[in-house]
Amino acid sequence: MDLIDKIKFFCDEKVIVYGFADVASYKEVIIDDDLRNFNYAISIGINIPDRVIDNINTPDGDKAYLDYYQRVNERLDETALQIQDMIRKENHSSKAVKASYILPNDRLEGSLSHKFVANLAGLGWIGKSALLINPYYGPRIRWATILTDLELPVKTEDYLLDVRVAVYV
Ligand code: B12
Repeated sequence: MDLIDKIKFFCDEKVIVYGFADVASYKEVIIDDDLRNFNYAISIGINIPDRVIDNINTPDGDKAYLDYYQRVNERLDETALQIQDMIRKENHSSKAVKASYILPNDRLEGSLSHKFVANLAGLGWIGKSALLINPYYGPRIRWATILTDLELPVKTEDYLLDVRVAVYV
């Protein structure tokens, strides 16, 4: 099994959706200058179930959301690191970007935009909420990214730079 098949197999086991993106032409997706030499990215996503989101703002609902949010982040971060290590072992460079990592400045920004990478990977479009909308899970999905120099089989960009705004008449 080659490395790309290994990554796909691993993602099938660990996450709900994933895709490959060519970020070479969209360097604005990467905010941290130190990460700009990577040309490819793997976007991974795990959904938060409807029963959890629908109960936010109820007495027990907020805590359930927080618990689930943390568990999903842990799972995404752990999976991203495992994929990073899998790629490094085969002598390619790679850097996992955690789900909620924030750069140590006072601007509340991540080292790259997970939403933008997910869009480039064909996993959804940007909705009027400014969230990434996946066709199956809507916005109820959290993301992490693995950057790499490994050439990935990039899928045609189904929703490339697609911004959808509802028009009310
Ligand atoms: C800091 C942060 C916040 C801050 C907001 C500050 C900010 N700068 O936006 C706070 C704490 C307030 C926050 C709140 C929330 N957040 Co937040 N947040 C982040 C974090 C860690 C960094 C965001 C960042 O750096 N933004 C900086 C700008 C430059 O990046 P950007 O907003 O993605 O913008 C890019 C795109 O807009 C793109 N772009 C511009 N035009 C277009 C057009 C198209 C078509 C495309 C594809 C891209 C694109 O270019 C920009 C530059 O790359 C990200 C994780 C990450 N690293 O992406 C999560 C993230 C964006 N948050 C997320 C979520 C879920 C939320 C909340 C809903 C949580 C909650 N339950 O309340 C709220 C509401 C957010 C909202 N409605 O927008 C999710 C979004 C998931 C999704 N489905 O889209 C993310 C991706 C976390 C994750 N791992 O899944 N968040």
